[in-house]
Amino acid sequence: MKLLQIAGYLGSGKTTLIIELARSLSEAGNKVAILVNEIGEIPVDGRVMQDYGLTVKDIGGGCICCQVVGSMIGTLKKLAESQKPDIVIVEPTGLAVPGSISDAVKRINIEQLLIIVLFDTSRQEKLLNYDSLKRLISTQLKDADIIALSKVDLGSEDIVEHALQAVSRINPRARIIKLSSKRGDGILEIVKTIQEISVKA
Ligand SMILES: Nc1nc2c(ncn2[C@@H]2O[C@H](COP(=O)(O)OP(=O)(O)OP(=O)(O)O)[C@@H](O)[C@H]2O)c(=O)[nH]1
Ligand SMILES: [Mg+2]
Repeated sequence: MKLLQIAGYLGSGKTTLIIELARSLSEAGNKVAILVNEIGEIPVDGRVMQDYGLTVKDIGGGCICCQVVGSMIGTLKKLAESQKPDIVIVEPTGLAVPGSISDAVKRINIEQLLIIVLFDTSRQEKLLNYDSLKRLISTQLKDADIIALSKVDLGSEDIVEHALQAVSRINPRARIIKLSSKRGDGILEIVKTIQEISVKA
């Protein structure tokens, strides 16, 4: 079981992206599980099974979706033993720092494929400038292997370019992908990257 972390601030588009990725990855033959902290406003329907105390929902296409009941780490261990997915996509809360989740995952010997951090281009001024947010946002971005500039359908090219410059100054190492889960931009590029890395891993 390999782990893919999709992080980013509250409302940045994590769950929407995860559902698209899970669909593509399972169509490509992977058994995919999704682990979200809160199912939130995105409807996840299907059969609910109680399995070792997990709420596991079959969301079609071979995907399962678990709501974190206790600790995320405990839930990951149970998933690895019971469902044995090829890939587990984890959505931490929007306030989490991806590096701290990576550290915890390493301690239980689960291999992490990569960390994708979403940055909401439509709210960039607030995210980059509000005193209460900018430290968290830059810490999240610094931990990313891929930064997905999300919701590019909502803004002009200039706005997207401005976000690109800002995030690449914060993390020059990350690959930056322009994403619109609504329109479908960037999804294929992310899926390809995941597949390349999981073959190598
Ligand atoms: N225009 C636009 N809206 C989007 C896009 N992706 C997500 N949204 C919307 O943004 C809102 C938040 O999306 P979610 O996928 O729930 O975001 P999240 O990061 O999982 O949110 P939390 O789990 O609450 O932190 C929803 O209303 C989505 O429909 C996008 O590519 N374009
Ligand atoms: Mg969510």
